[in-house]
Amino acid sequence: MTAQLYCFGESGNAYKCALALTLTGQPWQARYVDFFNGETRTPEYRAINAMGEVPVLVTGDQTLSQSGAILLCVAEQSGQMGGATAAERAEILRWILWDNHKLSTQIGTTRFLMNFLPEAKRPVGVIPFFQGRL
Ligand SMILES: N[C@@H](CCC(=O)N[C@@H](CS)C(=O)NCC(=O)O)C(=O)O
Repeated sequence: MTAQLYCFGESGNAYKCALALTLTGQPWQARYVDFFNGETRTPEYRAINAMGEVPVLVTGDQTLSQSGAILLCVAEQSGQMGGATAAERAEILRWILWDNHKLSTQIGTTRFLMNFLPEAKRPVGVIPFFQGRL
């Protein structure tokens, strides 16, 4: 069954999922989300993901958001990259949680502010703060 990944090229969170799908040899296709023109804020998109975020993976009758949950699901479905022991699975989860809380969130926000938000709208002080954290 070919999974559909709701994504757009600039999304690092979608990239992680696309990479895992590709490396594990899962059949998938991209469903482009027009993030920069506000698609994730539409009622139609919120019906797919109430959190209003990309990525979303649709496989059969399962619709799943959150890149970390998608990575675990791809590992489960493919039987690859999920860890062979309870200790390995805990180690994988530990890194996924850390990435979501500390790394991807702060890199993504910094990247967005520096590259995609018009200069005049960039909040003073926020970019250096995030850079310091990173
Ligand atoms: N924790 C989420 C973060 C997803 C996320 O922030 N996605 C961005 C695009 S990379 C987004 O859709 N943001 C919409 C918004 O913040 O309004 C995940 O890992 O999937």
